[in-house]
Parts: sequence; C-alpha cells; structure tokens
Amino acid sequence: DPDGKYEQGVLQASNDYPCPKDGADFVYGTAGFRMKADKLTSVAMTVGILAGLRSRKLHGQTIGVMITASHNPAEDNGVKIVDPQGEMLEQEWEKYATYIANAKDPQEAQNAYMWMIKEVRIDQKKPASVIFARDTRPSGEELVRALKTGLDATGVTSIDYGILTTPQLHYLVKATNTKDTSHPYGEVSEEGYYKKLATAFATAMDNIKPAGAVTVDCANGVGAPKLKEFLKHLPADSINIRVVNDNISDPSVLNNDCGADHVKTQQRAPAGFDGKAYDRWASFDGDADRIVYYFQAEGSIFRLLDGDRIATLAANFLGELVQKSGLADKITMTVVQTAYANGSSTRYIEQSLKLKCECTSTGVKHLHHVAARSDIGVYFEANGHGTVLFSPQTLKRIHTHQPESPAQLEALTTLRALTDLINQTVGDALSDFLLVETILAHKEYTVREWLATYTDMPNKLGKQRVANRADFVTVPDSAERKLARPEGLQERIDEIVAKYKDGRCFVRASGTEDVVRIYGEAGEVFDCENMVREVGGEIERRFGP
Ligand code: G16
Repeated sequence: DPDGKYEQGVLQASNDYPCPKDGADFVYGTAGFRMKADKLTSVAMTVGILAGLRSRKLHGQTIGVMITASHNPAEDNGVKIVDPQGEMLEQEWEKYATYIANAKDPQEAQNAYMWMIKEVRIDQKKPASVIFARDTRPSGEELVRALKTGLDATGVTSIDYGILTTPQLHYLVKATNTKDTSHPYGEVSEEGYYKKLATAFATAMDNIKPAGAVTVDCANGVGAPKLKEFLKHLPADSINIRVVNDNISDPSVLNNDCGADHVKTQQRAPAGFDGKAYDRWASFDGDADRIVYYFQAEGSIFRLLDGDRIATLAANFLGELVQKSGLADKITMTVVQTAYANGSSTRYIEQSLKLKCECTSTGVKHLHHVAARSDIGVYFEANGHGTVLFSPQTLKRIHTHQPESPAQLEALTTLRALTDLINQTVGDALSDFLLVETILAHKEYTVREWLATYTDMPNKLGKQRVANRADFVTVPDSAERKLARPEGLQERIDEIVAKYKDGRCFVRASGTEDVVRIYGEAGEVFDCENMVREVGGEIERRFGP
C-alpha cells in the first residue's frame, strides 16, 4: 500500500461503521462473532478488513466469510471466517479478529490495521481475495454491506454468493483454492456442489434399495431451499423425502420450536411433527451444518439419534468397507467427540467397534484438528455437527488400491463414492444426511435397528444465565470437563455428582449464547434431572445475574 490508500480506507470505513458507543466487548468465539444483529455491523466491517489481511498473508489465496447465527434466534446474527482449505480460521488469528473488532474509533481502527501489518508481516502489494455468503436472516443484507465496505476499503477482490448454507460456502472456498491443482475439490459454483453430491450419492446407492420414506425439518432456514434445489439433481425414485418447516419468508419462525438444536436440547420432536411410530425424521439447524435424526416409538416415546449415533453409524460402516475392500491393515480410524458425547457411545466405540476415541473441547475447529491426524477421522459433536476426514495419503490408497475380487471392488466403489459424498471441509447437514441415508440403505436398518446398537445413558443439557460467563474458565487440557474458576465451584459440583449413581456433570461457558451450559448424565432419568437441576440451582444462587 505505497500511497497509504488502504490505511485511509480503514479510517473511512470505520467512520461509516463506527463501533457502538456502549463499548461492546466483541470476542471471536466458538463460531466467530455472534450476538444481536444490530450490534454487529461494525464487526462485520472489521471482519472484511481482517479477511483481506488473511488472504494477503496467504499470498492471495481465497478466504471465506459466512454471515449466520446458525441455531440462534432470528434476531441474532454472526460472522465467521473460513480458511483456504475450507477449515475454520486459524486459532492464532482469532485474537487479531477480536483486536480489530474492538477498536473504539476510526483512529484506533487504523492503528490496529497498521499494527497488524507489522505484527503479522503482511506485504500489502500482495493480492487479496474473499468470497462470502449469508443465511436467510433479514439482518444479513445490512451486514453484507458493512462487510463489503471493509473489503473494498482495503482493495480486496470479492465475490458475493448471496444466500447459501454455511457448508456450501466452505465447499466453495476449498473448490476455489484447489481449482488449478492436481486435486480440484469440485466445480466452483453452487451447482457444482449439488452435482458432486448427487453423483457420489448415485454411485454409493447403485443397486441398493433406499431405506423408505424420510421427513426433513429444515428449521425454517436456508437448508430448506437448498435441500429442494439439491433434490432436483437426483433421479426421481432415488429417495422418498418430504421437506417440512421450510418457511423462510417469516423470520420469526426460524429455529423456533424446530430445527436440530431444539430437537437435541429439548429432546422432543419439532413443530409440525406428524410422524407415525417408527417413521424416520431428521432436523437441520438454521444454517444447515448440523443434523440429528429421531422417531417416535410406540406409546409416543421420543427417541433421538444424535451426532453420537451418526458418528458410530459412520465409523461402523466405514470400518466394514475398509475391511471388505482389503485395506484393513493399511488404514486406521479414530472417532473424535467432545465432553457432551453420551458415555454409552464412547464405550460402544472403544469396546464394541474397538476404535480409538478422543475427546476435545467444543467447537468444530478442535475436533477437526484432532480428526485430521488419523487416516480416517470421524468427528461429531453430540449436537449433530460433524463430518469424516480422509488424510491425503488415505485418499490416495483408496483410489489406487487394486481389488482382488468382485466383493472387494464393490466395497471399494462405495468407499470411493463416500469420500466424495462427505463434505470434508466441515460438518454439513445435507452431506451427512445423504451419508446416513446411504448407510441405512446398505445395512437395511430401520431407525429401530440403528437405535438398538447401544443404549444411551439418560442425559440432560441445561443452561443458566449468569452475571458474567467469562468468570467460568475450564482447566486446560481437560476437554472442558473441569472448571478451574470460579474457585471452589468444581469441588461443589463433584460433591453433588457423587450423590448420583453413575453420575457425570460438567459446566462450561457457551461461546455462542450468553449462558453457561450444564451437561449431566446418570444411571436413571430421575437422578439425571435432579443432578442437573441441583448444579444449575447452585450456579444461579452464587453467580446468577
Ligand atoms: C456452534 C459451533 C458448535 C458448537 C455450538 C454450541 O454451532 O459451531 O461447534 O457446538 O455452536 O457452542 P457453545 O456451546 O459454545 O454455545 P452452530 O451450529 O450454532 O454454529
């Protein structure tokens, strides 16, 4: 920037989108910045500046910006940054994002910009390229304007992809950056995304009878139009699917009494549920990066098939395919979970599937990194956010392996198709949905057989408002299972938990809502409820707002 054009631009952009006067304390959290949409415009502008810097630092590789508040209510919104291979922003840079976002006035913003150039050693003559998209929230339009202001001010070339699901944007980032390499990820368009999934699904389902009807609740969010669009790319009889909660014209219904987060946390079917006993249902969340399944058993008993269930189903099936392809001695697999994973799922993975299981902190970025260390890494949060990663070496093995029998060829063909069907950049409700549908069809499983693989421990996820959630700090390397602060609270939780048979409970501050979360499981439903209530009561009494 020899003429100081960008520095001037930052000053101007920050003038146009000033930081709120009440000194909002912005933090780049679990899923980027997230809060009430009207507080977020200045932040969106600074994210434009930061995304441009990130691209310049990486020699002009394309960076993504997604505007969404996912499972949160319609009046919230959020901004997150996607790195060149479609992964979450490198952790080191989160603090830079936080730093620039909190600049109080234009001068501070300009200083922060100049400090970054020095600190990260950015050559301003390098090109910068950013692509962005938003979900269906009405506030997205204004945030896009703010974001674009930050991009334009600092000379960043950008493409607006309009309304997309979060995983579609991740796909486009990776597709853009691999376009001219020996391994292009896919065509660089929304259409290319559908084509890639549709082709892989058709191959994986070749000669296989679909597993019967399925209904998908789209949380009245962006997943609805995108799922419908995708279905146009499938042959008519390949899947019997009904799409419900697809009203994107009325923002007030987004994620309201419906969607994956509602179903998982409330452990109850969404609004509009009309399933008969054992009908198969799935729910996406507001930006279609999470999915959970469920059904009603006889007597209207609600049964959830959450992220743990998808992880175990996928690990089991992929393991079988690897074995049948004749690759068992060459490829290993790990399952990555968080502390929210049901204890029974962990035992099932280790004892029945005999696989290695690792536990990380909440947030896809944490799971993704650990999963990326294995040949095949299956990672899912219990809330339905997850995917499967194949290492480059494993992909090569799978694609070059010479089958020695028709049976090996058949398994290998399915395995190869799954490497394309699975969105390896991030958890993707649509891709995960197709993966589950493929597995159920191959295994001829109904929801009943799927559920029967193991029995969940009774569990409950509660939340509690507190005066300051930043006071709740977990012990490093404990995967958030233990609190270091507030002092003495962990000891008190341990005392409470000790009263309940097979009890387990942990507390952590949410990174996406202004609450602390309380997760518990115990041998009996009644005990579990009481334990979580007791811990919640303790927190409310001592640390409540
Ligand atoms: C986001 C993150 C997830 C996380 C969830 C809840 O999901 O991407 O990894 O599990 O928030 O996080 P927390 O408990 O910190 O609030 P989404 O679907 O809202 O983007």
